[in-house]
Amino acid sequence: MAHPPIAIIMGSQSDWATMRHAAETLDALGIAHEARIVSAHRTPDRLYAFAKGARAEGFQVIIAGAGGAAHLPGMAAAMTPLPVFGVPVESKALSGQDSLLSIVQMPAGIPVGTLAIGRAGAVNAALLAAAVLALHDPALAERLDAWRQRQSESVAERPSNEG
Ligand code: RP5
Repeated sequence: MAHPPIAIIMGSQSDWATMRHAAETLDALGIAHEARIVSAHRTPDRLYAFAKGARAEGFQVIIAGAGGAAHLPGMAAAMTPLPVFGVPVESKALSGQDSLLSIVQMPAGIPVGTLAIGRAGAVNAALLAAAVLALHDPALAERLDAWRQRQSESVAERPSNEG
């Protein structure tokens, strides 16, 4: 079987509540993925081994979520040529503003595609990763189109008191 094209990495078990939304979105699109806890500061050797070996291992896109002083996405991007999409996890102290600024403000030369804070960012990171893979995968492109179509159809024309 082919290696999963997408890696979802996160700094802590506590990030999974957010990052599982990326995993669920990929599941809905029929895209194989692998989720791992890789902390930039608690497990730096694990981060090095993962990021250095990610392309050779068979990954094509990395989704990286972290909170607080969130250096995981940037450090991973520094050590791999693969596209890295960063998800700022909502932190307790600063509601994820710290995570967002830590991830988005990469100096020129090493890009991290940064998404919104929290669940929206996790879902959109998965959709963006899917769009990248769909460039060379017509069947996936069709599934992505269908996903969007279903989303459009789920929006009522008028508001309801029930909702
Ligand atoms: C970061 O610190 C993680 O990405 C997480 O968002 C945050 C808090 O981690 P825990 O203290 O919950 O493990 O490394």
